[in-house]
Amino acid sequence: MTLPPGQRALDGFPRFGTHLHRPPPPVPADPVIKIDGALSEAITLPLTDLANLPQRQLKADFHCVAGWSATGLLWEGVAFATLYRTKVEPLLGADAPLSHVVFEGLDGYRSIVSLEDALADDVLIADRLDGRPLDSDHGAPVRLVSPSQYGYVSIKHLCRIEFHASQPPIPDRWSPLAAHDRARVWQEERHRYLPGRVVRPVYRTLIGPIRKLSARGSRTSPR
Ligand SMILES: Nc1nc2c(c(=O)[nH]1)N[C@H]1C(S)=C(S)[C@@H](COP(=O)(O)O)O[C@H]1N2
Ligand SMILES: [Mo]
Repeated sequence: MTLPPGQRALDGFPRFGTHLHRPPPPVPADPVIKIDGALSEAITLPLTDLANLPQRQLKADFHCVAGWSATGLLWEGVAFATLYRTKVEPLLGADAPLSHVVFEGLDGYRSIVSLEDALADDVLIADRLDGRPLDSDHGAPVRLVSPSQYGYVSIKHLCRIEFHASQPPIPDRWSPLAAHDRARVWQEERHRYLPGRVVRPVYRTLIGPIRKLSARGSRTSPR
């Protein structure tokens, strides 16, 4: 099994993220994804509508920028490109073409992705993992999955997709952990300014503490 540079395989798939010890946000009774931004009109897409779009399966490894990888995950859901072609393209105005997508979760966590990267063949809005409905730890009711990019792109508890005609302002520009905006795992694009292999050891020290805190907020039994 080959992993991207600087990654190490883990047993299983831990809950991990900036939510840390906070429990996952409750799943709304009638969950929706708000689709808005530089479109002729904003829409609110009930997740029940997603289920009516062509479904696909994706077997992939998942790579966190801190250096762990979960291997052989089976995701099911709708390709982002399918959602884009069927629901967003009809709303394109005469303005400048779209260039970026902002994904947002119910916990307020956001990621900015170029439209080109979001339309890649392996980008999914997933509602199932390993044959079961997605649980709260991994992003219920639905999450983005972009396995060719580091995990911070793959927004859990996805509730909003915002389209932009130019690069939106980068929130963490001056943070020491400034995230790379393409985040491609095989290119080791971990950090915005520093080479990936240089930041590896620093990021690795974060895995233990973040895993512990995230497990504390877990809805399911600790693993
Ligand atoms: N909504 C939300 N999505 C998120 C995060 C988060 O804190 N909140 N953390 C990101 C990070 S850094 C990683 S590595 C993955 C972890 O996914 P997992 O908890 O399913 O392992 O989720 C990503 N998506
Ligand atoms: Mo991560």
